[in-house]
Amino acid sequence: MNEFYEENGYLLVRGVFDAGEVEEMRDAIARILESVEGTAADRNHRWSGVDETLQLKGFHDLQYHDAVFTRMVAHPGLVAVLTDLIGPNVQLHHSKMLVKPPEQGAPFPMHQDQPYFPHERHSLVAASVHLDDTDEENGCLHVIPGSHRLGPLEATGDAHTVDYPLESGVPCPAGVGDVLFFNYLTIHGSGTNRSTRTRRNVLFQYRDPADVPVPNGDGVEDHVDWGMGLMVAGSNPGFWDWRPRFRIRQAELIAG
Ligand SMILES: O=C(O)CCC(=O)C(=O)O
Repeated sequence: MNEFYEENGYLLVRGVFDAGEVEEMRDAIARILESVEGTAADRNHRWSGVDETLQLKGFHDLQYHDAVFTRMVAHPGLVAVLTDLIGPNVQLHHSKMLVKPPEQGAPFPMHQDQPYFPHERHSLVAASVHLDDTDEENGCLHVIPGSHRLGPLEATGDAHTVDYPLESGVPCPAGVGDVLFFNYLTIHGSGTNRSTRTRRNVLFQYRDPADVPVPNGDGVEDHVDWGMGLMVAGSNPGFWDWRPRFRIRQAELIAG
C-alpha cells in the first residue's frame, strides 16, 4: 500500500482525469441540475446545523442519472490507485456530486464518514474528484493527517461531527482532474465557498467487498444506495453471501 496513505490516511493524486473527462462530468452535472430545477427534488443539501443561507447541491447515485459516471467510477487511472489503497478487489459503495455555488457554498463541518456506513475492517476510501480548481477561498477539503489511526470517534448530532475546528486540518487545494483519496476514518471537512467561483466535486466511495457492513441497533444497514456493490476491480468472493434484494414501491418512488 502507498506509504503516505498508510501513514496519513489521505493521498492527493494529480491529473487522474484529463480535461475532456472533466468536461464530460461538468456537462453531466449541469444536466442533473437542469433536470431537478423547479421540482421537489431540488432541495438544499447543506448539512444540519449549517447556516441556512448557505447552499449545497448534493445529489447521490450519479451513475443512475448519467452514463458518464458509469464510466468514471471505473476509470482505469482511478482504479489503479484504488487497488493500491484497498487491494485487488474493489467495489463501489456510493457516488454523489457536491456543488458549492459562488459566495454562498455551504461548508462541511469536520467529521469521519464511518458513522454513516460503518464496516468491520474500515477499508472504505473516498475518491473526491475535482472538477474545478479548489483552494481555501472556494471551500477546499481539509484533512487531519493520521487521524484514521484514532479509530471511530465519538460524534455528535445528525451530521456526526467531531470536536475539531476546520483550522486543525491541513488544507488540500487541488486542480481540475486531481483526486483526493481519504479513508472513511480520516477526519475531514471543508470551508464555505466565499469566492466568485463555483466549486464542483464528485465523490465516489469504495470498499473491499470482503469488508462487511455493520448494521444499526435494529439489524438494518442504514446507508444503501443504488449501484452499491458494483465491482470496479478484481472479483467479489462474497457475492453469494451478501446481496441486496430491492423491493421498490412505486408510490414511494413518486413521493420521492
Ligand atoms: O467535498 C467536500 O467539501 C466535503 C465532502 C465531505 O466531507 C463528505 O461528503 O463527507
